[in-house]
Amino acid sequence: IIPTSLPSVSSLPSVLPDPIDQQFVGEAGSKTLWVVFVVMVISSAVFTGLSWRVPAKRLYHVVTTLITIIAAISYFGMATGQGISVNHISVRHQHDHVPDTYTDVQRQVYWARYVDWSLTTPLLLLDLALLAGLNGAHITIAIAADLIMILTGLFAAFGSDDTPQKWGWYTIACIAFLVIIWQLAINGNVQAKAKGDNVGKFFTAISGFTLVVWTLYPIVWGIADGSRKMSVDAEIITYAVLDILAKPVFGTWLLYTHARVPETNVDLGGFWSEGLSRE
Ligand code: RET
Repeated sequence: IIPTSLPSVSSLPSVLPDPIDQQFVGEAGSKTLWVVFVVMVISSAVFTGLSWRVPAKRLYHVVTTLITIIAAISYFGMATGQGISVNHISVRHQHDHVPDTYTDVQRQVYWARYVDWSLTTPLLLLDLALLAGLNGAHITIAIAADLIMILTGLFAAFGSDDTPQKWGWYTIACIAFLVIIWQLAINGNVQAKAKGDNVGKFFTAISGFTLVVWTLYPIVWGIADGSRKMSVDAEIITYAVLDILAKPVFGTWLLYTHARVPETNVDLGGFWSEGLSRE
């Protein structure tokens, strides 16, 4: 008997792979991206406003505002659907008596984050380094390690699952992260204490907060991007909370404490504030 019409895809027998399992953004994720965009824009405006009151002492303001501006730009891209790519992963299912089957898993990768992080994490480190009074060598090492961490993290996000590639890149990124922790926790604290008790205590608190928040990123990455055990929406929401802690909350804490504690001042001489009144 010759069939009069071709069977529809859904009625084909089970020799075909399982249905494609797509891991894409939904309603909640998409709303979250917009909310964070707005939070970053408002933070940038507030930080700019604060800097107008202290023209000669706005180094932290400029660095910190740049951080939230870059985040706003990156979130605008992601919210409107840019800076996103799709990973295709072939997942193998082993069976006892029949040939193995494969599922094509697709998952969105928000690579715009890595562009954001590669610019903003060095600036966050610069804020902390200026506060501690870290020397040029230590700042260079911390920022270089940071760039290696973010770039190898990006390679990990696009690495292949079946080879040592993905988790190899991840390991390299984690080693770079240890170098950053070393610079902040050891050298940073020693230098900050040399600037007096006020700066020493504040640096310990804000760098401790930073290290805790930053450490959550590789953990979330491992669960969401590495093992794909978290939906894309849950991933977006978790990173959103972390990004708000790491940028606007960190920035507000830094700028308000800077206004209260004069020892936090950074003196770069005429290079930074030539011709401006020292108010
Ligand atoms: C990755 C994956 C590879 C291993 C490590 C990572 C660390 C990322 C960090 C990101 C911090 C981002 C911040 C953003 C600001 O809003 C790249 C996730 C170690 C520490 C602070």
